[in-house]
Amino acid sequence: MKHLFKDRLASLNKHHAQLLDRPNEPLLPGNGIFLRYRHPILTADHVPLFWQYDLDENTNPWLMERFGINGVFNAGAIKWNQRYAVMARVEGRDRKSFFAIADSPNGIDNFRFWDSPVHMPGTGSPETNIYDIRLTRHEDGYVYGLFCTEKRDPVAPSSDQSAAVAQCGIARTHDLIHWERLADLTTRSPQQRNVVLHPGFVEGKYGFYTRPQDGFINTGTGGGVGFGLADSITNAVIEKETIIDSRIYHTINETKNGLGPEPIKTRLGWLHLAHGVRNTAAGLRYTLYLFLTDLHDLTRVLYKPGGYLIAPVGEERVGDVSNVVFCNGWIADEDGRVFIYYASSDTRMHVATTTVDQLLDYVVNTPEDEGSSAGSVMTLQRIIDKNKARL
Ligand code: M1P
Repeated sequence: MKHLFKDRLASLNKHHAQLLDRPNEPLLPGNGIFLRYRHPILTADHVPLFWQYDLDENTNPWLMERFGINGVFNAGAIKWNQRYAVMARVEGRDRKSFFAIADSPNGIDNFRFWDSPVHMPGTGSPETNIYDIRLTRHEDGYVYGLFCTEKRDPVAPSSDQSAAVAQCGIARTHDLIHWERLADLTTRSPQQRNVVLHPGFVEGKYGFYTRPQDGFINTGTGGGVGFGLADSITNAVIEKETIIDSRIYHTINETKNGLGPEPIKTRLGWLHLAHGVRNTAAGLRYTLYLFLTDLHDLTRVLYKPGGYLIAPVGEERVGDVSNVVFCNGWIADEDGRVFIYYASSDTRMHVATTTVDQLLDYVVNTPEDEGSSAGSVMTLQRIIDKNKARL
């Protein structure tokens, strides 16, 4: 007992420093589209020790955790002061999520959390949980964060303590520290999640990618990635949502889908990363897919490869909600590199790297889903025949 506190503190500090300093390395040769990395970039163990522990020996002689962290996942992302910043969903053991920013000099390792989590103001109307922020550097000069704000369904009977209502919260900032909370988004849908702000004005209005849904988990008659316009951002109201990417039977997004981060503007169109959800005997499976929309008509999909871009593999498949990859943050660098920050199984954060040119090649040249086994075989045979003609 004599040296317990000091010994534990020395050991905790050593392990924490080793984790934070650990170099990351790409897993070669990759698939030509993107590179995965050996280690997650952020886990529950990355949060500062001075968040988790009372470091006063008098009040915490056993050096016990006082604020346990359950997971660090689903992060928005932005290049900030020449560093790669992610705004993660940090979930405590009490199941409440909050936002916290970590940044890195190179985007792939050495991520450090800023000293304090984000103090997101409320709207005056009660909310229980906030999560999954999407960051958009908007043409109007602000950085916006759109996130899910959730509360218990006010009309649910007391016997049902899991029914919830999800809506889109909106906040803006100039420094990522001080946030101005605006009114929640209003749409005709009973619930919304996965809402993303388009970075530029559209016909002089604010453009929103939405995901209308009837229920908290099931989209019901809703679903699909929608798009709508609002006159104002301080009191954003969308009267009409146009579904631009629907759910389709026997595909990776037959159950539901939702947009990921703000789209990247390219010479060929707007690149979108989204998640698609299908049902299985083992529960829902979340994968990530890409599509490209027209530069001028944002509701027109130009290319959509068949299948997924990223699916969970190895340890990514296991976690609090297993068999999930989810992405709400990526950074397109000035030199064309793209850092895809994705979470696995609602537990930890990873990075995958690629370039705008690779993603455009992928989105334009990967065969579309032909909608049937016979169609897939025809597609495959065309590739085989072309290759055999060259042998
Ligand atoms: O658990 C998987 C994901 O489920 C929800 O996403 P969606 O609304 O598309 O089903 C969200 O709760 C998300 O945070 C979570 O990762």
